[in-house]
Amino acid sequence: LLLWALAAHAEDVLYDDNFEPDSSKFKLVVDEAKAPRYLLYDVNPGEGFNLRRDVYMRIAVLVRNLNEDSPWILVLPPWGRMYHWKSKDVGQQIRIPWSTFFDLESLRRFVPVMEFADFLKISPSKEINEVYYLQNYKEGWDKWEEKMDKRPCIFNPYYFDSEQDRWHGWFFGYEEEVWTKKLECLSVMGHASFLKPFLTQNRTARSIMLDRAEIVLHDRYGDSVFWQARRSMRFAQQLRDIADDFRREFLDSTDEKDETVLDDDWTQMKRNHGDAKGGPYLSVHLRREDFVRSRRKDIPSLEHAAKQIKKLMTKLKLKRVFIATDAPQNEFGELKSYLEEYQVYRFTPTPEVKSKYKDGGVAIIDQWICAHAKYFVGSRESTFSFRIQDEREILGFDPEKTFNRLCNEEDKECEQPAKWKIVY
Ligand code: GFB
Repeated sequence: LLLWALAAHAEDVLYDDNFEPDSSKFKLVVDEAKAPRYLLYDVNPGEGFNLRRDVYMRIAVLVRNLNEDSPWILVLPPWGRMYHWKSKDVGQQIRIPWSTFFDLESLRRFVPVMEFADFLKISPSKEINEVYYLQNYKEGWDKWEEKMDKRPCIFNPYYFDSEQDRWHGWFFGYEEEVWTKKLECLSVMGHASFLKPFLTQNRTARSIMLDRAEIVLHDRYGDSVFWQARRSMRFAQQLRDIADDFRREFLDSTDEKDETVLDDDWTQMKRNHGDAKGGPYLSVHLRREDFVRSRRKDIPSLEHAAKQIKKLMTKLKLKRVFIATDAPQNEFGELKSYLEEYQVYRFTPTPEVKSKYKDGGVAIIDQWICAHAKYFVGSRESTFSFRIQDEREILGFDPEKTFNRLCNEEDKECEQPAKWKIVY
């Protein structure tokens, strides 16, 4: 891994304007490592932020696997064009680098990664050598088996410029500049690392992009490698700081008191269930917006949500409740009106924070505050709630205080979420 880390670092060196090709650092890398190859990916535009984080993990595990044989660098797809990111007052929400939301040093402890903008700096022609658009099998399937075949495209969002003999497409908002000569559709049924032989046998392309990468599955959902990839996805320090300030100011919550202090290096951090105590508040992820329409059977009315919150507040003997929600302010106001006897909080960003970190940053701040509460209750099958649950596993909370959800009033059984516990 050290060698590949060096290879990744070589790329950092290459972007540096002050870089001198004959420096000893560069020689070391050229001597010891083969020139790295680049794997890029994108996800179905309809998918939200937290499913995209899950797809990152599948691809990161694949790239880690590729690196067992030769150096590959995962090029991080800039964030943007997200259906849920609707704020108008923050400028365009596209081409957002990963460093706005995540700690790249931490990601690099699992796999070599680089920002797309940096990849463009070292590819002056702005070409991605080959793009494979993943798709399912048109005819469907009777039995699940790992297979892949080049097939005619069922759907193709790219367009061909015959004058220049180039394919163009969205390319993370860089559609004017970036292009490829080779675009093929690939029907796939399989785990991410099933693509490894296909990628390694192809020796001509330095850069390969897999579009619709959500088509491939996790190699092994929930095993220790899965959790290493997850643990490496630490939020950017600046966002954690904003959330921590909010905890301290309004929720009487600090890492020291809550026993949630992080080790600097996640590879050295191991917690037992129950180590984390959490701040003296209940945290709730109340998913609204599209879920109110598309998941009517799962999402409670605001009044019924308040009823469940009250019950928990009494049981836990708490006074403060933090609500993370995508609800409009009038819905939040209504919820609050049912909870008058409690201190009800919602994080509202300053205009500076909003314009700097945008809807994605605010979502992360909400998640980080939820992750530190004494007790968490989420919304059914929301990946936003799932990511809070994983965060709490990493911090070392008792699973009973994490894997909980709100239920619709008609749902008498109110089955609670599966407990996906951390594995080291
Ligand atoms: O993250 P996400 O994929 O979770 O999408 P789901 C929900 C988005 O809505 C977040 C916003 O990324 C945020 O932008 N959002 C939701 C919130 N809850 C909150 C919150 O508590 N605070 C803040 N600040 N923002 C998926 C959809 O939603 O469900 C997919 O993304 C698909 O498109 C799937 O529909 C079924 O898993 O909840």
